[in-house]
Amino acid sequence: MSSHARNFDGLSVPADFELGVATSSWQIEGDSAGRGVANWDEFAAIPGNVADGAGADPACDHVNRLEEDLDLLAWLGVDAYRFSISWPRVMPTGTGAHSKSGLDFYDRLVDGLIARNIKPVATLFHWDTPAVIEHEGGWSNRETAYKFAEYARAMATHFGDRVDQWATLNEPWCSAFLGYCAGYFAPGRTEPDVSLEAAYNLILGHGLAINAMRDVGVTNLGIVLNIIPCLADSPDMERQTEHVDGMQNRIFLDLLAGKGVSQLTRQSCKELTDWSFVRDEDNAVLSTKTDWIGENYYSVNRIAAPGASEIVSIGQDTAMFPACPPVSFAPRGELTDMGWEVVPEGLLFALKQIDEALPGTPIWICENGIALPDSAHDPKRISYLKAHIEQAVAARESGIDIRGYFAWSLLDNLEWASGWTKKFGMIQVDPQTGKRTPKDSARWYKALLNSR
Ligand code: GCO
Repeated sequence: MSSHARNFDGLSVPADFELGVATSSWQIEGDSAGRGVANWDEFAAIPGNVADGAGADPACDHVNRLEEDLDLLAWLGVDAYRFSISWPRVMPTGTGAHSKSGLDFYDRLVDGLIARNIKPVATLFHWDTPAVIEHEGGWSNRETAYKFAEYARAMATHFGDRVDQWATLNEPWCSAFLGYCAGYFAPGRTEPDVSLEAAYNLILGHGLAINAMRDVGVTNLGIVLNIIPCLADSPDMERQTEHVDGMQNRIFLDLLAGKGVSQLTRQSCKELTDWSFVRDEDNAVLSTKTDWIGENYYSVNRIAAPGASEIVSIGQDTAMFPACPPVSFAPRGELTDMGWEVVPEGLLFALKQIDEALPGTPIWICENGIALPDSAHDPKRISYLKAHIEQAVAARESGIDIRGYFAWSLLDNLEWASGWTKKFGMIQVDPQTGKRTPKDSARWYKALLNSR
């Protein structure tokens, strides 16, 4: 191991292993008046959709507090910052004219990062679809894939000289199945058949976007998935677990690997769709080779017999998996505020599953973090981050090509349908005043970052 490794608190992190933090546009930016309407604005406006009724404003008021937040990133000493570009902020109706003020905002963000020696990592789509496009069917409409690629081309053209690394989509599973199957996320549709088509169109859009960006000379392009290890809680749950794994993980990995939609998936969803939206000639686009792949890891899915577990865990129920057989989800042991089981070793399983599906592709862990009750004293967050970074380093030592790790998240923020009720930040944010207060975990991460 290099002599320049970071050694801190029992962790030894190789010098060339990047450490950063991540955020997303709708969750932090606020200033909805300064951009086009997003699907999430409309979804959040419907009572009952967001737990505490919170909407896009003010979120963390990041647009108005940009300099302060850039200074916080510099204070932490991160190598890289992963943010997302709000499609409706730069293209208010999703196509055609750009918003000058929208581009200006991200210019200031990107230039401010570079001035502070922080590597900009941009995600093009972290779930905030322009409302105009959502009204035309959003990801259920194949045309959206082509519009997304044009947006990607425009962003690559504008920012390609300064953004180091690009992700097309963040967690297409959430967009497709939370959005169009369970309806827990925008656009709130509950049409399992349509959600399968949305999943396909998302990966098509991703492939078209990669090609469009390469066209204008931009490199270091990837996609961020949330591969979740699916574990049968008892031997009689193997078949059900295979189905959940198929919908959670393999449908995306197979498309990206050029395997199309597997016979197993076609079979297990045959009551919902005849898959006629799958076109052979799409295969090359769907499986366009990426330069890297991202993994957002939080927990595992433990699949148990129906009724075996009463624990309510956000993000774990049968409504989210098209054609799901009756099962229950059985998180065990230490649970986070989301009801997610803390399983650091699960990260290694997830990384192996990715490495097997897409061999040799460099991997970044693009999100990892824990929701805890609101407090600036968060020892559980420190132990969570530490245990997962340890696993990431161990995975790398085992031969998987892991290049870096982003903690989720810089700030407490709008946790989607949970609003302000779930706190993932290393920096506490008062939702009333916007005041930022670093938590103990932020100081711990800073010390790790500075230990080189
Ligand atoms: C994600 C999410 C984040 C969430 C985090 C916690 O990509 O899953 O992008 O936006 O806030 O995962 O649920």
